[in-house]
Amino acid sequence: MELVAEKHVHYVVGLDKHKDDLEYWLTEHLRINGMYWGLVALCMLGSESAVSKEETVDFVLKSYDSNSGGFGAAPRHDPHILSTLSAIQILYIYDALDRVDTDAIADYICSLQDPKTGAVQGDKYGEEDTRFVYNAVSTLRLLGRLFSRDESFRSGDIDNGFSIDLATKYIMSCKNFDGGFSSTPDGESHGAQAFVCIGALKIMGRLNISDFDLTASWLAKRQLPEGGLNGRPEKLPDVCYSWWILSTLAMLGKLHWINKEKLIHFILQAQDTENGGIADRTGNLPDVFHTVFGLTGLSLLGYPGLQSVSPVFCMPTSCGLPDISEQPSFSA
Ligand code: GRG
Ligand code: ZN
Repeated sequence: MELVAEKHVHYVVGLDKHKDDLEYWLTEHLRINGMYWGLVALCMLGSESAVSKEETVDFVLKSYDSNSGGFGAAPRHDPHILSTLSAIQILYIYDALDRVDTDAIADYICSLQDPKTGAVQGDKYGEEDTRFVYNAVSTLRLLGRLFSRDESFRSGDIDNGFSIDLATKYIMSCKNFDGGFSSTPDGESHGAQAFVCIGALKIMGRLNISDFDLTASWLAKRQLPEGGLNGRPEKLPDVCYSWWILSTLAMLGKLHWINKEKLIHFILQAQDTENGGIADRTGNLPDVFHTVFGLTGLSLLGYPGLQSVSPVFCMPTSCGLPDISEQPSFSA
């Protein structure tokens, strides 16, 4: 089976044309995330021009909340760190960061870090999760604000800035005995949490803090005999882990611990070959989340014809991403 690339372009472009469907409005709280997923999917296929840059940027700008400095998932939605990262990723891909107040956005992100624990909350209501640490450091790095103020905060103090020391400590407190990572300290290891934790450490220049071979081995064990990857032991394989697990293995330099041919086969089997889109596994209905992570997974696997993706930022490398190889490396 081959990649039905043109059908996938058609599928993603069509997502915005279902405004009469109840589902469209039921997913409004994910709108900016969905736009980012759709845009990255199109970038992988070399078809980003299939959607209007101006319309997308306008929608993102309308979702900005100038009171807080954060973005909501759609206009008039409360700001949240999840939608703020997606908004910045879209603007970065479109080279449109000059249209927003990047200092106010960076200050909003910094305000969400707990000055005692280094954890990051998703919004003003206070839920904490390793996802939000990743979101914070990725957003700050894309804005060029992760390191600029950090020099004076090495001791872990926060003075309206972001403490890399504390964030690193918090992430390491979510590493488990099996090598996996959880969303909060003492939680269960989960493949997607490994992405956010290793990704955050990589962006902060802190991957040398520990040996992550056990993590890589836990991740490689997620491949099941049929080729697909699951997110934790005993669970079903799911196409989205072709992103969460593979990207993390790529960051750890262990992509070769996966059987590539079998995984490619698993992802291709999950395509809707008639209408486009990729599902979580064969036989299920496609959605944009599994479409983007199927395509970015295939890209990491070197599938012919796809554009290259950064395993750290989940954005096309062609958009000129920050060079994280040049970051200072600390031994905190
Ligand atoms: C830049 C790609 C990118 C992301 C931004 C928000 C974020 C950072 C990452 C989210 C990481 C995360 C925790 C994703 C959830 C993935 C997922 C499929 C969860 C489902 O968990 P279960 O328990 O599924 O429902 P399983 O597969 O365990 O049955
Ligand atoms: Zn999934």
